Amino acid sequence: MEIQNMALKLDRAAQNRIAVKQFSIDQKISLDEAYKIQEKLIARREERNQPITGIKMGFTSFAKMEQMGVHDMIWGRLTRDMEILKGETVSLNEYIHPRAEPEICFRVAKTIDKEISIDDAKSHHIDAVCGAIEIIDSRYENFKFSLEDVIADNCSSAGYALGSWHHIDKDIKDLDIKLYFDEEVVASGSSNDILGNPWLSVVHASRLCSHYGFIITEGSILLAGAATNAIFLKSGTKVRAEIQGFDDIGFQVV
Ligand code: OOG
Ligand code: MG
Repeated sequence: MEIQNMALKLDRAAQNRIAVKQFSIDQKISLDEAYKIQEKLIARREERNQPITGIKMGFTSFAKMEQMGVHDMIWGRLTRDMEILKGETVSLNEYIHPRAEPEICFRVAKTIDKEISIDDAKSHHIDAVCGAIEIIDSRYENFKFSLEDVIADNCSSAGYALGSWHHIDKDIKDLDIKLYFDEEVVASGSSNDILGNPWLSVVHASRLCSHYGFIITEGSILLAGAATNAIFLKSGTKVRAEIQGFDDIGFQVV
């Protein structure tokens, strides 16, 4: 199948909420081709007036790599329609088989167009940090994919809810992270599970994006990747993430 057709197929799968068979079963795709499919897939959203609002890193924790059976970091594009505003409900009807995961999010104050260090990030490029919940929803049947498949599918990106922003002086090492469904803890971890230090996620985002010729523009957000497993959403539950030192983030699932 041609790159353009694979992008079209994934776009339709998301719009119709009908999963498709993973591509890599029938066809070998390279990493470069996978990112090309992702680019074309997101261009279709941009044509529908859904601009890119930032990027997300994936598989930056061992828990996530192990859960999904993959071996490397990935990055994807976030678009405006993915944002879940405070007080908004999340309807299962809008997804295929959505899962939630707690995250840490950075705000880009100065465009990132090359690989940067943690010091560069702190002194120039990132000005704020917040807690977040990401909703992922693979467009592949049974949430099964290879690394190339998931990159093509924009890293399962489907939604994100952000807490309030804090200045980057806030220490984000070793924070307890818990995901609740109603009063039950369904996943837990530490911010250090993200690459040993969540700031490293910014460094790797800058490395990968500059390699693939993508500029992370000022005003973008950057999701660092989940520290815990992702959990399937259930109708009627209140989802809430507790990230030590941040205000809680949550939404009602209907
Ligand atoms: C891919 C997305 C991975 C993360 O935080 O590691 C991701 C998936 O698990 O379907 O968002
Ligand atoms: Mg994630």
